[in-house]
Amino acid sequence: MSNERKSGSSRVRIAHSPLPNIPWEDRPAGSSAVVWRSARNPIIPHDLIPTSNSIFNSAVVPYEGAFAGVFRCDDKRREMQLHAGRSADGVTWQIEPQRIQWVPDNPTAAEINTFQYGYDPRVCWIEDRYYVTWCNGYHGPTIGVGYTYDFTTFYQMENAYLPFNRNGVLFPRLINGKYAMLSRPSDNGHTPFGDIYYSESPDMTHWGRHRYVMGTKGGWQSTKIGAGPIPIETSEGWLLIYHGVLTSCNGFVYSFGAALLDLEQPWKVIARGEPYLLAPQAPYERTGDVPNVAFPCASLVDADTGRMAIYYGGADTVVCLAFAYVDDVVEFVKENAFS
Ligand code: BMA
Repeated sequence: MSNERKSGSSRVRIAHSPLPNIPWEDRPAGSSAVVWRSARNPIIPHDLIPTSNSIFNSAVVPYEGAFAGVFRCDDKRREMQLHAGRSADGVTWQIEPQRIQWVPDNPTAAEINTFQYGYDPRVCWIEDRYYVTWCNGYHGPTIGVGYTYDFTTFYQMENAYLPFNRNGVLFPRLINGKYAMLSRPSDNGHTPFGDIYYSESPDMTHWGRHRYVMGTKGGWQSTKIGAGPIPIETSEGWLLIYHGVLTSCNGFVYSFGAALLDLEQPWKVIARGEPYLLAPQAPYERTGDVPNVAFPCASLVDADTGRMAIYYGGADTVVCLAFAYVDDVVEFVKENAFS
């Protein structure tokens, strides 16, 4: 593979907007990796704001010609909090020192508005606003849902599911006229299992028609899996980056890989890559508060060039960035798919 996208490879169509200012670094000379790390990693240190113990597993989107996001900042009490942030270039970030104060979207939502904890956010533009999903403490972890127009005021809606659930990831458009979300039912602890399910909703409040998408497989994804960034719509299907966990004699190891899901029936898996795309091998992925974790929560895509920037948490301590071409990831999934 050359430094640039392979010439002559069939060009996957990407149903997203151009993003000419996407953060980008060319594939290092001599590397044939499908996904490669930023030389500037970690792009966000654990102590970017005065109160933070660690900043990781965070979500970013294009916003008004620049970038904005929701960040997991565990504080020095070791409470898990969500903070808003902004960036001119997607690499250097300013994060609000105060956590997001969720405003109830309606009087009923006020009943669940007592914030216990929030972590692992995802942000997804749908129709007219940025929806935020996160792992929300409500008698155990479940999927919180909210939205913002400006990354200043954030509104909270009803939780999507009963506890226990993690990794709620919205699709960026309605599917068959319904909002659509992937999630990972779990337990109240460091869950030793986990498969990805699909649910739909007419109103972003009532979620049903749950469908099994895919479960654990061998090796790096043998203990549990969970959806990562918002799926990318391509002519080959929804490109889903997801994390997979294996249990070693030293505990869980979090890597990430990719799969293609059917565009109109996303619970149908078209292809699923058997090898990982990135496993914790860099020092900032191997060493930190939780060693051996690479946990992706967001990606940016430039539909013109097919460039992709993947944001992931390193060792539950820092935010990292990696790069790929959508074309190459799609080809990787197809060529290395489970039969
Ligand atoms: C999961 C979540 C993630 C974390 C991972 C590894 O259960 O808590 O936020 O990155 O464990 O500790």
